[in-house]
Amino acid sequence: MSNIERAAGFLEQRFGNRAEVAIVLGSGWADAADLFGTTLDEVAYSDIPGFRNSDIVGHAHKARLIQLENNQLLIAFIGRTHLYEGFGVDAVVFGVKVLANLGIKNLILTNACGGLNPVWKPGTPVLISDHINFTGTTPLQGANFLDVTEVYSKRLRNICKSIKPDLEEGVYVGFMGPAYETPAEIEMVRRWGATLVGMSTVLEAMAAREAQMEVLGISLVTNLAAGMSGEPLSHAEVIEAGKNATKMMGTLLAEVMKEITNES
Ligand code: 8IG
Repeated sequence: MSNIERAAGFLEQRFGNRAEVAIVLGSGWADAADLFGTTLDEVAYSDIPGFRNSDIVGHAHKARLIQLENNQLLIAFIGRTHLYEGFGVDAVVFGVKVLANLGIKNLILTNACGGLNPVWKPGTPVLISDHINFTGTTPLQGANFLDVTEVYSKRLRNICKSIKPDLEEGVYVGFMGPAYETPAEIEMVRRWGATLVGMSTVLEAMAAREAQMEVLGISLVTNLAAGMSGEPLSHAEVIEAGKNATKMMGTLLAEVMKEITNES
């Protein structure tokens, strides 16, 4: 049995296999999860066989079973592994593969990121319409010529826009990090057509598509990309924007997940 099967078996015993939707919440997003519905069960990643133990003190890395207001079930993964942590691409996509193994059909990937569109003030949610994988790696192995013409489901994006019509879309470029970009790098990706810049999501989205899940990507723009504001990038600014947007994002995502599970 693989580590993925072991982890999925463990979670199936704890959570059952009735959830049709799952969400991955980046660091700083734990509070939004409290607004999704009723927590039925919760388990630390460190108690799930095969999951990489979180070594970041104060980061609540845990899987939660939540009952939405329409009684449908959601699995929320609170906290993710980033490529820059150095555990490799398998660790980055492990959780997504476990969710696929559990039979999850719809996956929501959230992140905080930098924005290249000056009208997106910190705290603006943006749908990911497409991505540029600039991490230099891939979760796919061998001659697996995966079709990636629609990584981020048009159907799920339309559900979001039916709930919040002023939502805009952006193209997310995934860097390996952990440094933010130089202004020259931002100018480069601007010319490539990117409007969102971050250090996560793209590899997870590819692994999810390989497993035939439908993917929704939502970024919270927490800072203008490097060189755009005239100020250095500050982690404090990122945290502050995230805190202020918790209620808006939690409410929006709760509505979106209810709609997704009503349709499927
Ligand atoms: I929050 O400006 C956040 N994450 N690469 N660049 C990259 N990642 C980010 C940024 C950013 N802001």
